[in-house]
Amino acid sequence: MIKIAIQSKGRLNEKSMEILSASGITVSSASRSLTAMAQGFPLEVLYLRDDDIPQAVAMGVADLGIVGQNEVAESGQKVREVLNLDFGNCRISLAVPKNSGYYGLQWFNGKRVATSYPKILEAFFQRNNIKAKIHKIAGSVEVAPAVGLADAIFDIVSSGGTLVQNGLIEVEKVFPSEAVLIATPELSAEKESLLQKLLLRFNSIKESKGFKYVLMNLPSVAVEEAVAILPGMKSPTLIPLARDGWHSLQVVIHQSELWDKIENLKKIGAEDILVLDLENMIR
Ligand code: PRT
Ligand code: ZN
Repeated sequence: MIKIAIQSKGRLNEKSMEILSASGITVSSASRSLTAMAQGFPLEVLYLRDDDIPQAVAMGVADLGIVGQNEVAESGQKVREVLNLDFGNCRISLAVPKNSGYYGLQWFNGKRVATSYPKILEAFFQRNNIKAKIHKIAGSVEVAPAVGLADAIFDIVSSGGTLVQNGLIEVEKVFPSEAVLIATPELSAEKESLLQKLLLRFNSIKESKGFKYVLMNLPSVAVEEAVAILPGMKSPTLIPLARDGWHSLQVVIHQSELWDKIENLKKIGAEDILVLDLENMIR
């Protein structure tokens, strides 16, 4: 049995549940209490506030956790970052009011900066030899300059919309972040082996992202040309059709080149092209 802590509600909750479910692990979210037993894997889920996840994992209250790298860094807790999960992408940035006359990092000397991430900011200012006053506030950091609480802010930015709405401009992108799977530094042999099994599943979901499974019928005379257009994982799969002179061709293609490849394949006679979503890719 292994225990994983995930955010109880908030931005990371849904994607955390999704990756478990895509891994064949069912967790009932109906009568959600603090913990839930999963089906399909010897796993117990612990629902926590994201701020509490790094400490819970460092202490071994949970063996694993899914949380933003920003929270891991700010907590200063000793945990292993095992796998980047490709969601919850954001950055922690310094932002200043539009008409502040910002001219570079030195501008921050003597200024008051409001943030919920004082440790990360302090380390950044120290590295850059900036002497500023850091004000820790818990929420609504973006309004601090307008109400006179601070001269600038250090906060999470994703689309940048919140900054624009508050008349602020992003001047330094300090800390890029995404959701990560974290683990207690020392796990028992049994838990370590369960972690490795979970990693195989999570990795296969990550790997399959952005890929499509494509099937088509192709005149046999065009097979060689098609293979040149389509180098697959090993090479495309070819199956002769019952109808003479035709093959079925199957291949995995990344979304970014899907339409280019399809246009080229149509030019050499491909027909009945099916494009399917790919859920897992185990290499
Ligand atoms: O209740 P709990 O403590 O668990 O949740 P929370 O309110 O502290 O965190 P939550 O759910 O808001 O965010 C969880 C995690 O999602 C964060 O720790 C980040 O790792 C990640 N994440 C990704 C974000 C964003 N994107 C994000 N845009 N966290 C917050 N925001 C906020 C930001 O603070 C700002 O107010 O969204 C606003 C900016 O968004 P844009 O798109 O306008 O730039
Ligand atoms: Zn939080």
